[in-house]
Amino acid sequence: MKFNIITLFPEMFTAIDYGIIGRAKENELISLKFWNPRDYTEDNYHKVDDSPYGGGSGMVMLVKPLQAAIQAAHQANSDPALVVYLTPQGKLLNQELVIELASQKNLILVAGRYEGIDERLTKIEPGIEISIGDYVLSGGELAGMVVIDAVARQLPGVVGDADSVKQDSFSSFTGLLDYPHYTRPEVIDGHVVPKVLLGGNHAEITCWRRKEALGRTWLRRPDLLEKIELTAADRMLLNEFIENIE
Ligand code: 4G0
Repeated sequence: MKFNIITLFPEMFTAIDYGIIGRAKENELISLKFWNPRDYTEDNYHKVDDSPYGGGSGMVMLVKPLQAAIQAAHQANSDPALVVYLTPQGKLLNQELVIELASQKNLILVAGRYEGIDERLTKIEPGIEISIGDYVLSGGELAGMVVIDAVARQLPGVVGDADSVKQDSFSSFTGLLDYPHYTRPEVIDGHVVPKVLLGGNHAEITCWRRKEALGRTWLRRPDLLEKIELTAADRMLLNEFIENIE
């Protein structure tokens, strides 16, 4: 999958040259290509922003350099590309949207700076607007990296263990938060590993993990529980969990 990134700061994306995503790049399962709007300016100052019409603080990104950068990215791709604007005004990113994006061959991620982008750009270069959460960042780059990481993990071969992708927290596979994990040693400062995990009874372990996933989701993210259908067995497990809370 190819990620085309429209940014004034391509160097920021070295932050994802590590771990699983770094390896996916090395193995050419994904590629990142950068298009800097400053390279598409036509004035002597290489101006990419200007003050807002109507007054007010801050700067707004000019349409023309962004438009030219997006068009150059489109022309470099033989397959059609989906344009994604990273903005706090966008649709909230969730695992379902991540999986949808992972079905694209080419994405053009537009990472704006300043107070945002001239509204007319999205009319001239249509696409979807995505937000990674209800907060403001100094630029769309960090949001773009979040999208790249989450989407790349869904591609075949990127995460070594395909099962772990399906088990992830928030996966639309389970719709639940993940169960708790433990590793050695068995006791840390008096805190023990739940006995069921040491017994080797895999049916019991599966059952316990399901109960913990249901219980944590009930405690921390009741909104997620309303989106999924619980089986009779799930309801029993959740009731047991609730009864055993100190
Ligand atoms: C466009 C995304 C881009 C408009 C980008 C800001 C947060 C997110 C930017 C704005 C971003 C997010 C109107 C402030 C760059 N901040 N939550 N900053 N405005 O996904």
